[in-house]
Amino acid sequence: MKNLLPIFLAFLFLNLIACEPKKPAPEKDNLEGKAWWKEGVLYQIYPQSFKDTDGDGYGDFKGVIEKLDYLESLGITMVWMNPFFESPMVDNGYDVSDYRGINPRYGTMEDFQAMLDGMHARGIKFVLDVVVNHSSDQHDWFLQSRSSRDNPYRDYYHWWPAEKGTPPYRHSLFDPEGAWEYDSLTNAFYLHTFAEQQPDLNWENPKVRQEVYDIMKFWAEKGVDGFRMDAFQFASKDTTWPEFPEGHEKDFIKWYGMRPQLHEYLKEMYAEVIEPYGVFAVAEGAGSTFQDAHDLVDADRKELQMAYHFETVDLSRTPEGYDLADFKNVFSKWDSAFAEKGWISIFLSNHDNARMVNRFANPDPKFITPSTQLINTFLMSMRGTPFTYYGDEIGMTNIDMPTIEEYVDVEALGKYQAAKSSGQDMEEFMQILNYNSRENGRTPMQWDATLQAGFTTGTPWMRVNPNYTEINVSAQDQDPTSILNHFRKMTKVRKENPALVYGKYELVQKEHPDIYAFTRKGEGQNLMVILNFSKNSSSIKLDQLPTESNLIINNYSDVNVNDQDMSLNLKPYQALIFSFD
Ligand code: TEU
Repeated sequence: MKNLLPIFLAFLFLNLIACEPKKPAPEKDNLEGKAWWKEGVLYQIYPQSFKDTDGDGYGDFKGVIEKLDYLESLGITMVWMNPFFESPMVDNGYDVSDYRGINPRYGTMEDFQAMLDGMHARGIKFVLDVVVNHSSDQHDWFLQSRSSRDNPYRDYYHWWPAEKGTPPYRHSLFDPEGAWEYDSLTNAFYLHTFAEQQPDLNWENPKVRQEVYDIMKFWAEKGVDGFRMDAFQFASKDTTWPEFPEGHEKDFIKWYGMRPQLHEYLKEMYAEVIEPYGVFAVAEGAGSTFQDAHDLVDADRKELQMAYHFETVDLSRTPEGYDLADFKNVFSKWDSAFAEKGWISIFLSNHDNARMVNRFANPDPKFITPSTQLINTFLMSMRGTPFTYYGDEIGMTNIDMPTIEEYVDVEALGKYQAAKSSGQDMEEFMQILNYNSRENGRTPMQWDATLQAGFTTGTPWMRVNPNYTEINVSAQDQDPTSILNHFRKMTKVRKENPALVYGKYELVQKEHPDIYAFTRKGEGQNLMVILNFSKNSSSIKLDQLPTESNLIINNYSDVNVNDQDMSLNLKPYQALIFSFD
């Protein structure tokens, strides 16, 4: 035995050397570590409007499969697809009648699997939309629940027996008559935060929660990589149904969202699904305070990994647009709230909003290219995971729908009714709806200049924007200076410059009226982002200027600097990124 000791010691020594890390350990950042969902760029697909292959006028999975190479060419690394489950389509799929079934309009489970495999083969992760604050009123659970007061599914939803009188007022986001609906079958009211065909599930019931986790496991086992939790901040309710003060609905999230129980449910979900399956989850909505948002996403709480709030996207809701000072302020405020902990997404559009170009860039044909490039540069250079909505990579715009007859969206129709019955100026109402409605963001993808923009060979479910002959993928693909090719450059720049993901953000010259300038420092890099949000030229004085060798991105062919007075003169909507010492 004794003889073996030196050998053992030598072995131990060699082992210790071998264990010595070859490369220095990655610098520990202050954001609780690195993760694929932080480094990714997410692309949102509204399946109904992306690409139709069977001529029925609705997009389908095969259409997405046809465009997988296009998705890869964008440099995006995650796809979030809006709901494609069995649904009566009262709210375009946000009313699910079977969480494991696929709406035949989009294809079959085999098509879904082929699409998912095709994404994975290209290094793209898939994020599933989980709509479980409510189901469809045609879901079997609800059909059972409403059938009798003693049905075992009765407690899957919220019921108020009519013999107790009228239930305390609850506001509905889609139904001008409020969130309680009377059902004569059992002489009771049920709760629906959205449309009356979207009854709210009772999250206080552990059986409901288990059903949801089982659904999530079903999809995780199919290989989905993440979940987007729809309207999730409203899932938990105070089922003692207290009276709320009049007008409380103006502060909707505060009164209806983020109850303490929600965090318990999320912890349960994390332990049941998120952690064991190694998936990620992002919540729609982040409460009404920074504390709410942190409570959702701080890693040590083990609830969710990411959330998105509406404060930035809410900045521009009328044709008057927004103020750059507010824009800087809101983004900077959220960044500083998450400087040490937590993670959010960065976006300026989605299926619930009008087009980003009209709201945040400039749709004037003279400016649409540089201004959309500028906004895309911005989104790809902020801290947080950028979410790009389909069509924003080519600058798709709002569609002009001045009269209510053309509207099909349940939200638009509800708002119209509410405006009419409260005696609002309907001309003004229609102007704002035309600018702001979600229909604007749902028009078919503009692939090329052929009939129906190459979206379908049939009649599209929604009118194609007539500007498809100018704004389309095919035309922009050929043009190195297009919005599309700038977008591709930006996804590459983000990947190649980790400071854009993890670096510290600092606002530069906050008071500048036209220019949004900021630095991103970290990962051994110092980057300066300079964005001229004006349709006029503008200049800024800086300590360091862009040069041929430090310039990383420029949406024009030249840069105008004056070394004498250290000023940088920017063209309308010019966007630059350069590195500095
Ligand atoms: O939206 C939830 C939500 O909070 C809405 O108020 C949203 O902000 C509004 O529609 C904006 O116009 C989610 C989905 O994103 C939305 O498409 C669905 O209609 C809604 O849930 C109901 O499922």
